[in-house]
Amino acid sequence: MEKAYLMAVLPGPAPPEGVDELLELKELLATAGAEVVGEMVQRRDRPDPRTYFGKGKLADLQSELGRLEPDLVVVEDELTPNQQRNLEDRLGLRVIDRAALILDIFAQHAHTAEGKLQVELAQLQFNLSRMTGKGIALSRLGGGIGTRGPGETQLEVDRRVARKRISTVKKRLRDVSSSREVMRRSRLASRLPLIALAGYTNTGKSTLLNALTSSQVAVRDRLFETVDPTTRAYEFAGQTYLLTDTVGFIRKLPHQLVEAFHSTLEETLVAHLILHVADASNHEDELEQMNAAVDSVLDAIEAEGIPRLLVLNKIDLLEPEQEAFLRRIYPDAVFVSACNGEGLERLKERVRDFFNARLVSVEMMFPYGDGRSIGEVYRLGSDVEIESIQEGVIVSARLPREEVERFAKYMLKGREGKRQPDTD
Ligand SMILES: Nc1nc2c(ncn2[C@@H]2O[C@H](COP(=O)(O)OP(=O)(O)OP(=O)(O)O)[C@@H](O)[C@H]2O)c(=O)[nH]1
Ligand SMILES: [Mg+2]
Repeated sequence: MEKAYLMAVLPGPAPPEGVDELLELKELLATAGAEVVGEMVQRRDRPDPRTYFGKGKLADLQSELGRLEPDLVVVEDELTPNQQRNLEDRLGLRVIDRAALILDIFAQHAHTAEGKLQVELAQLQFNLSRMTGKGIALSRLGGGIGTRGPGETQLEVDRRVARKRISTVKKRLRDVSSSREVMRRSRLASRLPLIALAGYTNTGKSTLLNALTSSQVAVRDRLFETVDPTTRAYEFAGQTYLLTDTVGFIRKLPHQLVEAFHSTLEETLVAHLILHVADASNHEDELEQMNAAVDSVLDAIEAEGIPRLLVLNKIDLLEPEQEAFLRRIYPDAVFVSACNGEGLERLKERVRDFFNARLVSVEMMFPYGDGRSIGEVYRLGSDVEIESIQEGVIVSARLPREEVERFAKYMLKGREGKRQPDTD
């Protein structure tokens, strides 16, 4: 196990006794398989632009490191290339930041060809963004002696190699993504209600998928267990629903990852409904921050328009008064325990109600012989009734709201009306 020492610059006053501001970073390290041997926090509004810590604090850190002899130093923030270089020079140790750590965990947890390529792409782009310098500073990323072209500095060679690899990976990614694209299209074409699970990592999304669909997707108490998306079906009150589990989110998710995982995250975008799963056993402030992080990733992938239902999971861990308190703050949320099954029936009802409300009652008149349109209504809608009159075929049905538009020209005004085609 590698020994890691943590450093963080945090704004504001020190938190009250018992609150560990570096808890999440520690969980990330535990997930990555490293042991934390010490930590140092400097309180200031923003990090030093050159060395992250200020001068005096850096000296303190150096003597701590001399005493504890860790293998590497892990920084809570995303470092600039300069900060990273300066820190490594000063400390004589490998320095990695939060973003690099998250990328590393993703690399360990990606199993499919697509997932692996997505992680590689993110890592390449991350490294490329650090290969800056003013020509003097040689990159430490490439071994590369002898690969240099005429007139090229090592840095230029490294960047050229990285760019080339990036375009290869992107191309391969397009190839492997296409098979999932085919599956996604067929799910869309099936017209079944599509639900996506989204939420902070480790909130129990996969456990919930398993509980709702009686599946066996891997579940573990560590961050970013799920990297590759999975879809399973469940049935409720005679209707089949498709449920997709995908990668979890975290605060300060490296933007290279969000970009590289775009096609995976797009699984969320095709959903009619997003179940935003949160861990109710977190402290309320923590919960709010995590929910905000999830919302910001969803906004970044342009999922703003998709309705969301908040699911507060792990209520088996709450005291009754805590649960009552949360129910007051989140009156619209569904409270469940994916572990003991509490609230799952209610969740299925809420999902059913959502999809029912999505259906609107319409009455249309089709000309005789337009069997194709009537067939469409049968395929898309429910409760279809047909009546032939002299002018054509009257069809009443319940259609998904977003499908109503395409039948606009056949719509009749309200049932009591004179059955005139709607010309509004
Ligand atoms: N007590 C309790 N623990 C739960 C519940 N649901 C999930 N867990 C635990 O929470 C941990 C994380 O569960 P996962 O289902 O892997 O979480 P996830 O959201 O899929 O996590 P990532 O894939 O890493 O994003 C596991 O140890 C689960 O056993 C619950 O309702 N109650
Ligand atoms: Mg999971």
